[in-house]
Amino acid sequence: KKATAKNALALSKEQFKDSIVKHLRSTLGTDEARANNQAWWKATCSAVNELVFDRLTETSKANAENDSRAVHYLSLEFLMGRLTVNNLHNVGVFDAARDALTDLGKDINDICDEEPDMALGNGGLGRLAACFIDSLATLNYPAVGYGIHYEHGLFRQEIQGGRQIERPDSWREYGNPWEICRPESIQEVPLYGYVETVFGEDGKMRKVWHAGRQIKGVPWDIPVVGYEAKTVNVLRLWESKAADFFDWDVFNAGGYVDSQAEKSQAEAVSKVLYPNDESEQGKELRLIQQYFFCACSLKDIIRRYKRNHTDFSQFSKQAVIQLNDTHPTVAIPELMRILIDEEGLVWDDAWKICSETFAYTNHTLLPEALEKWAVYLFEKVLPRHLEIIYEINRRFLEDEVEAKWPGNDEMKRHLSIIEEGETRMVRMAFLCVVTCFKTNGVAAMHSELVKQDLFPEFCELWPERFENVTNGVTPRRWLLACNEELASMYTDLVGDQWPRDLTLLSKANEFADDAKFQKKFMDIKHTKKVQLAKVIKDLCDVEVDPNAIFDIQIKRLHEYKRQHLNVLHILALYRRLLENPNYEMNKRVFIFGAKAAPGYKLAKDIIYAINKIADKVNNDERIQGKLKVVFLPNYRVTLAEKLFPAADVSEQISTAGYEASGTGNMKFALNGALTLGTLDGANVEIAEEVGDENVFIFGLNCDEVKALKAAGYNPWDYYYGNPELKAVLDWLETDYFTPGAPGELASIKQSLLEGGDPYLCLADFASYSEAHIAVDKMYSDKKGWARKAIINSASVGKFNSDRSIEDYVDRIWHLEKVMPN
Ligand code: DL6
Repeated sequence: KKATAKNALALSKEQFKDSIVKHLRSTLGTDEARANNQAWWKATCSAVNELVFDRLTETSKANAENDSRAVHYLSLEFLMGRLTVNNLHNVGVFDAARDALTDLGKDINDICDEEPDMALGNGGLGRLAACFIDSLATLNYPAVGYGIHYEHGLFRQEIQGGRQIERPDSWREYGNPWEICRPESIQEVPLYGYVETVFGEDGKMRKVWHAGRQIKGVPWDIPVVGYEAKTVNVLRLWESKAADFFDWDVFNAGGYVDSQAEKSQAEAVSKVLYPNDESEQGKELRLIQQYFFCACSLKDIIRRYKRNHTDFSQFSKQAVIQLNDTHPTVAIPELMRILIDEEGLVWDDAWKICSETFAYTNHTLLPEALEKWAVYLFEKVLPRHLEIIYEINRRFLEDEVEAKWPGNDEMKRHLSIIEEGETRMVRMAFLCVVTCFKTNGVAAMHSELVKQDLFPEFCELWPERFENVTNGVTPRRWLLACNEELASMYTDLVGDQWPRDLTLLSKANEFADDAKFQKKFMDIKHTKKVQLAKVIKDLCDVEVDPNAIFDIQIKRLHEYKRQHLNVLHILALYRRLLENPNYEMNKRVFIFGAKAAPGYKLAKDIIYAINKIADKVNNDERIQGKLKVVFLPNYRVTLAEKLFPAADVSEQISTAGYEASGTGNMKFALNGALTLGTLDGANVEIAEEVGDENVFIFGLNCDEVKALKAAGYNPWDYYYGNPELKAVLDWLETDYFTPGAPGELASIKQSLLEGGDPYLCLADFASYSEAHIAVDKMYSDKKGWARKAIINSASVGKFNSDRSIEDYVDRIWHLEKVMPN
């Protein structure tokens, strides 16, 4: 008994069967006897789409008729994963589809396995965008997601000889049944060129941007099916094409190659997702990507607005534009340009509209991830936008900063949107804060740090502009679809409304000590661990015992997330076991999944170290299988769906003050894993919800991190002060894990000692190690552990992304529902 969407666009098993067979024949040109699984999958999607597309049309009709205010979520990334199982659940036909396929001799899991992940994002920021559009549709709010239709999403990771190799991802090589091309809404985007000042007959000055190139934006719509499928919103992704896709003059003159050059340059814009999520490089193509999708999206928003309006007086009442991090910031000068240069508004009116329309979410405090673009690049690619940014900056400095800090040139330099220096840079985050009516962080602690550390002076100027909206995750994907067994157990307990109202799960707290309930809960955990053990065997050829503690760290690889701290502790455990074969501990499997940015050497070295250590540890008979280490290749949404339900321990071990929120931490807790973490990001709020006694908190807190750094942190003190730590660090320099090649793992030690250990791994090592001992001890108490696992799962209702969306609506967007829930 699973929760199934009540408002199911009901389709019986028999109808579903007929529909699948019909699509096999008339859509895919095959039949039941000849079709391969790929065709069966597409036919199944087409059957669902008959229902979905109807609702899509109805939703957009209702929005147009009501002339509803809508949010436009601009994001360079949407990490959607697979859509089939999720859509089947949301439409309420999962059971009908499964039974129909079974009758037709097919296993729904095999069929759904045909779907490639839509990996159009790097990590947390992109996955958050995907959860948010799911919640917006579920809550029946008018919303459009706008992004880029990348031909290649995040690279596919292979592990060869322990090292990460990047391979291109091709998610739509053989067509994708969820997307619809909309050539009727193509947009043209200008680039490069120069700006001319002209005077009209009325003597008024105007600016004319003579673009050097035009490219075309072709929209692809992905339907976003809300739970119970009342509302189906749209994710609109732009593909770039050459404006005049074929230059016949050049071709006729014998220059076929040149005519193709234009085409391939234009297509390069949406060719590939940049894989660096925490550091930006001054890449011209990336700036063009950002401008391309913002320009297309704004034109689309304005086109829709103009259907019902003849002037711009109502624009900011009808449209709110949320900037998902600074990547879409160039939408600000673009809207100013359109309003002034194309629509003839005066500066003050255009500025009022912009500053009432845009809102900005900050997702990181890391200085290297705060985007800056070289002025010379702007001047080359977007000359008119640079003029507009200069003017925004001039008015900000001369009016606002001067009024608050009269005569203070140092303050003007400090707050200027243009950073002076050898290469002058545009500070995109400053442009956002100066323009947007709201700036929000993504967890309570992060939002405080945004105010205190990132934008203190802006916060002094405009305290009312700063908000917090704590992140959330969709319970439809992260429990209902990925953990059928636990989902059914909850439906039996609290009824079928929990996928909307996750706080209903709190009823399980009443049964946290009930032996029968505990057994059922932990049996499910065991089942999911058995399933994961099989995946591990298939992918890594490592046998793991499902009775061991499954201790999982899955996230992008970055020093601040401290996978290497995890590694140091694994080495310490291994040493203890080698020194004392009777060392008391529960069997433990440490599982990692992580992609490193291709140019991030240390991150790649850490992956290599994990794999080399895994080779050694997993094959060392002396430790009798007490310790296993697994690195699962190609971590992505689909793999995550198998990992969260099977975890006992959730590793959330970033240096306090560095992880803005984290969302994996929420998915783990929801599926009954216990957090082993620092007081960072949303861990703080998770601990508040589930109770301090049900998490394992360790390490320096944010203030202590700052104080230690201010006092002059010296990692050598910890190295010499802790013999076990010294021994494991020294081990990395030997050839113990890399026979015949000493020093291959030494870069990790170097970064932690000569490199100054910027993320304080050594300072937190002892406390982390003690927390692991507490985990191990607690796991021996089966009832105590089960109680904690249940309380975790039952107490994280707050982290439903529906709640995040309602917070955005209350605090920032102020939307009305098109259709009541
Ligand atoms: O807000 C979503 C997600 C947070 O949960 C993570 O803590 C944070 O690291 C991530 N930020 C980014 C930064 N990218 N940029 N710029 O992905 O956002």
